[in-house]
Amino acid sequence: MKRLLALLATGASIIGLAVLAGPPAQAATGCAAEYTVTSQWEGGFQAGVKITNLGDPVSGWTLEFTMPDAGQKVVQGWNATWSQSGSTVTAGGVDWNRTLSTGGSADLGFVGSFTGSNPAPTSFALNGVACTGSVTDPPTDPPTDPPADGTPVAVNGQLHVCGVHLCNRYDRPVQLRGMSTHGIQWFGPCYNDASLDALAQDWKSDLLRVAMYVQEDGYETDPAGFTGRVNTLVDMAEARGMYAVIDFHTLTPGDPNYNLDRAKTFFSSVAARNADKENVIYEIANEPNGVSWTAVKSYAEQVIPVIRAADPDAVVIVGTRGWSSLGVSDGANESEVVNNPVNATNIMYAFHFYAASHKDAYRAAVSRAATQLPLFVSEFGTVSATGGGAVDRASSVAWLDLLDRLKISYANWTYSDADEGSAAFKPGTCEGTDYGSSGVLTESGALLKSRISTADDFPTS
Ligand code: IDC
Repeated sequence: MKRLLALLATGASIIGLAVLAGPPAQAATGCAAEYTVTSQWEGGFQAGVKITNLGDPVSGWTLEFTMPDAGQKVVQGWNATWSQSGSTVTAGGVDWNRTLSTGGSADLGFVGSFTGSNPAPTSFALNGVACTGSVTDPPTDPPTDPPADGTPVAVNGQLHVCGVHLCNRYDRPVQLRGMSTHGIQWFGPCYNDASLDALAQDWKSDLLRVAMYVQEDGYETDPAGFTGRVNTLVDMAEARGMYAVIDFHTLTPGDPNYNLDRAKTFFSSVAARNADKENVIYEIANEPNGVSWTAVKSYAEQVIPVIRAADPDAVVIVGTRGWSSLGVSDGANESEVVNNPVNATNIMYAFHFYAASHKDAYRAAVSRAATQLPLFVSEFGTVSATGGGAVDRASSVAWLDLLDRLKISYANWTYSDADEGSAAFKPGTCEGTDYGSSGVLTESGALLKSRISTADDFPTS
């Protein structure tokens, strides 16, 4: 990995003077830019740029840098508006990162092409302040393996909601990153000791979401059988130190009240059985659709007390209108939830997206909502909302960067070998025993594994 740390140091002396000699005539400026090529292939590459504001707060910014080789072009970027003129690349802040406090940073990225060589860009400048010093190849890269000091559940314990965050036993915000099963009525063979070992150890996943469809040959056909299968998967996740999200996967019909009685029966049973575990999170309605927020809220206010009666301290995730889009897919937005929240504590709201279908307008909604509502991305795909089609890498990376920055937990659809672009494994993988090698991964699986397996930074005090 090639790294370049460019210190845009014009502000360094000005900052010093400002402190010692009273207010300067102009605002203190300066920034650091860190450029990283995260992958490279024949004629193409993906790069990240982290900019950190070292001067006074800014409410808007433009980053410029120079491509050293004439053949280097930005093809598609994210987390900024990108343009290129000759060798000069310009990136402008967008809704969710336009404001940078002192010390604040933004992570941008792009896919590029090149013809000759692919040297790192030079001459980074933020709001016209040029780089005057640079440091190449810092001595150490961040660790890629987490210290072997405990599993996610061992470190964090029983989770709870604090403010808009999911917090651990130290009352500090944590982000859980993991995978969702496909429908367990169809893909049961994918969830076994070998696949869950791979998820916990190779992927270093923090959680497994257990998607129990209610219709489509799911729970309604065999309530006792499906309840048992969910409990078994909760135990298998627990044995590997992973959290388990119990997903009551309502989808069609979209009104969760259609399944109200089933939900009460199911949750009273799983909540009683799993009350003493620290690793369980309940998701009471996957994706309400074609139904008002008030109907969803009414459902939630009937199901949550059933869970609380048996398991008082577990976090509960509530689905939102428009396929858990906070209403955005129905032409509404998060304000209907902000203005009329579910009457319960220790709850979070689900936000789902499919990166090829849901882009800037949805990211803007999440950025706004995240300041007011505890959000949990309990399902998302790297592809279109059908679950199929090509991986939209740029949009997926923009989403994942945003969720990382906001510390929003996520589960990706799906840890399965379904014959569709959203699946992490190639078709036929679950007929074998190899879940760990790179050869069994799809493009989506490789992307998610590379994101999920980086070190967690769970606070421990
Ligand atoms: C899809 C599956 C697909 C299945 C379909 C209907 O990927 O194999 O045929 O459901 O059951 C969701 C849903 C999730 C969908 C997924 C992709 O929560 O059940 O899975 N999706 O369409 N919301 C948005 C997309």
